[in-house]
Amino acid sequence: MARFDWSDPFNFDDQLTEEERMVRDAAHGFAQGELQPRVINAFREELDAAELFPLMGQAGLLGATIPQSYGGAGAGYVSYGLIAREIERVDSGYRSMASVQSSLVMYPIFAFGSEEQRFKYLPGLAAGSLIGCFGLTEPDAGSDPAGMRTIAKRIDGGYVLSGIKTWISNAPFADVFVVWAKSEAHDGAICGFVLEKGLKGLSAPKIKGKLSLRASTTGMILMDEVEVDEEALLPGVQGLKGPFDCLNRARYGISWGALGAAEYCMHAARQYGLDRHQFGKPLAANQLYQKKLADMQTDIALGLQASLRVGRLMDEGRFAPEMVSLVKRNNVGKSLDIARHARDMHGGNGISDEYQVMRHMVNLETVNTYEGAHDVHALILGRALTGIAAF
Ligand code: TGC
Ligand code: FAD
Repeated sequence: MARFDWSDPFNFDDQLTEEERMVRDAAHGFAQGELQPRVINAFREELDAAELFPLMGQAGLLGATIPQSYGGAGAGYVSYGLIAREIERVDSGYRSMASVQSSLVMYPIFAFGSEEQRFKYLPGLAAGSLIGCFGLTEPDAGSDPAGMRTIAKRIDGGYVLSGIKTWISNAPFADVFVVWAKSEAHDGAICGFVLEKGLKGLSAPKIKGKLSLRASTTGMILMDEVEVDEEALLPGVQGLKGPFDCLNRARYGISWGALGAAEYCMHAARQYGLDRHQFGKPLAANQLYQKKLADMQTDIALGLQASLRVGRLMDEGRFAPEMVSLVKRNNVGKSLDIARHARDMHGGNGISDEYQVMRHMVNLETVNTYEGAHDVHALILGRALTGIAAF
């Protein structure tokens, strides 16, 4: 009979290849060595962390799935998920920075860009010498991006973009802006444009005062008649399937990342319960405490198996977007519950940033909302179940 490992109930590690384990170990080393020492203060002071991009680039954590000929690592989607899990074990905001760069900036340039655009941007983005952001959401178009107002007007030799994007990760210090706009030259279809910092009429003010994801910088993108050349258009896609195709990848990564945060919380609650005594015994000696730990362990173990399955299907080119909705919604919702319980199980200490569980909890509130809110993913699954779109 096999020995049961409480921290790896289904021998998850056995299902990874040697290469995937190496990627995971490297990401773990980087996250614990470079990110963990900074995060408490970064979150407390709401610090910008642009300097982390070159470090992440050097560690090979940006654009893991992009071919090596463009500066990426040429790895598979399971490796990408393992990287997200290790970074988010430290903080969802740091994972956000990396997943926007990899899935929402590098991926569309790779998948929909011209060869010139790929060679111009991808090596710098992989190295972290360039920072990217992804502008889809607008003040009046969040869950319903089809309602966007940003427009691209045709002019001789290029386009003029006008509009406002909001809640955009990395925007205030971004060099490269992948922006989605309704293009008059394409019968109003949504098209992607790559804008560069410094263009006349382009600005990206920071959104201050977030109570969640404070270690990640978020801003707006203001476009006041920004003129770009023909070459700024991503030529390979038209319509919402462009941004959604990027979101499939980012949402999938989030399904792993959130479980990293949940694992941190479960480990912390277990250790706290073993160390702290009340009523003459460890907190962990109480049935209620053990039940909460067992629920956490169960949800994490099942969630990891589900994300691994979707990752393998993605690597084989056999995934459907609904599978991603299922794991994003489930794993983030469960991780948020786990973080809330872990906060409670730490008692008063649980509200101190030194114990870190409450930071994970408030971060996961954002993760539950962005990249398709929890209920929106239920509606995507509901449409697949019934054939009726209930948005
Ligand atoms: P709908 O009619 O369903 O689809 C329009 C077109 O898009 C295609 N499509 C997809 N293609 C690829 N992958 C998917 N997942 C796709 N979903 C839809 C679809 O086939 C259709 O194509 P075509 O050729 O027929 O035109 O669109 P809808 O307007 O009814 O959409 C409804 C809904 C709810 C599914 C969608 O709008 C949605 O997912 N809303 C959520 C918005 C969202 O996720 N925003 C994320 C913003 S980015 C972000 O949050 C980054 S945070 C990053 C970080 O910091 O980590
Ligand atoms: P709404 O769409 O107004 O939704 C509000 C509530 O209503 C939610 O609970 C939702 O589930 C519910 N709801 C909406 N429609 C329905 C319906 N039909 N039926 C039932 N319930 C419904 N966007 C980007 O483009 N790029 C980024 O880099 C980015 N980064 C972000 C970083 C942070 C920190 C945050 C907070 C957000 C970020 N976003 C980004 C935006 C994010 O994707 C949106 O916040 C998200 O899509 C939800 O949109 P909304 O905030 O407008 O909420």
